[in-house]
Amino acid sequence: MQTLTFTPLASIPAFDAGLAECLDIITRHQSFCIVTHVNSDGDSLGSQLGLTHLLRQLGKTVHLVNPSHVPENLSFIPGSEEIHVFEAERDTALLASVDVLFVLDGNSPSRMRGMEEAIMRSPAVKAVIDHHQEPAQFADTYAIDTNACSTAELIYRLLVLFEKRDGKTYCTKPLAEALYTGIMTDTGNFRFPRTTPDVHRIIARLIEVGVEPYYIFDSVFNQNPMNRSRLLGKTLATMQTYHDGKLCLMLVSHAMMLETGTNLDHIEGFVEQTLGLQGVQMGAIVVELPNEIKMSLRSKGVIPVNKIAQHFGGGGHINAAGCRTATMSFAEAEETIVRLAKEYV
Ligand SMILES: [Mn+2]
Repeated sequence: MQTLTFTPLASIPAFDAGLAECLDIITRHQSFCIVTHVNSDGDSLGSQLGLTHLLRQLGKTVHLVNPSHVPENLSFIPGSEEIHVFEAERDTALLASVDVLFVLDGNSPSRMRGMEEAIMRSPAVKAVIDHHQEPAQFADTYAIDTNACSTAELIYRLLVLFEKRDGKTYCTKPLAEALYTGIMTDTGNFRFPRTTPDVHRIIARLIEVGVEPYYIFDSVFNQNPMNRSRLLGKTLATMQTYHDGKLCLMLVSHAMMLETGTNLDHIEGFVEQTLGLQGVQMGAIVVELPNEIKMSLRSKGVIPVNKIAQHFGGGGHINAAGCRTATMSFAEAEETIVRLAKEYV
């Protein structure tokens, strides 16, 4: 398959104007397809389903197609059972048949891995709502606020625009549960820097309409299978610190995954354990897969782990980044991280 390349937008258009355009696009059209990024997380699914519940109340037809499946711990979000995984033969026509294609929590078709062509070939009006940097040039409308804590926060702001216009409430419990999940997960349970007073005011309203915070947290985070916990135990046992205790590294070998019957999905969240160790400023997990090595990096404050990820051709944010290598061995990847980290910690 030929890979499509996308040019970045010269500059990010004003958010308020973009959101007003989204309101206008929704008002003028009837059928919608909402897509979000590969390996969906709480925010991508929360914003996708939050927007779905809004559009349905406005009498619109909504289709939901994603490049990958809904993880089990997010399948409690109302409406998630309607999401289906993209199949080119069936869904290229669907994407081409709707009036509007909403792309959420991802700003380039390349984030919808495998759906790039279907997105680009669709004659639908394309609108992006997102909070990531460097959007690609492919859509008709962009509502991007890189200061927002989550895409779910932006869907909430769109909801408020409709409420103001129509003089009624659209903040139903299923919609609120979806947006709460997005905000909770993308703020790291309300602790990351963009957890502003406004975010808490949004959360207050979501709770007022019936969201139960413990139910959402329990559904997302307290559903680990035993084999994941066994793998976590083995992984914690590999913890090592370097550079006067400021860098913490953990390793997951392929053998550890075989022994515990786990896969890459189960390692989600492990890397956060590194920052819990006293004195640690930067943490990384190195995972040995059959044909490549996958690394996730985390940091506190101004330490730019995305710089280390870029060295391997990966990317991310200043405090959270990831990368892969197919050319280094497990040990080489580990040594390289330790060496590169010395410059930053
Ligand atoms: Mn997000």
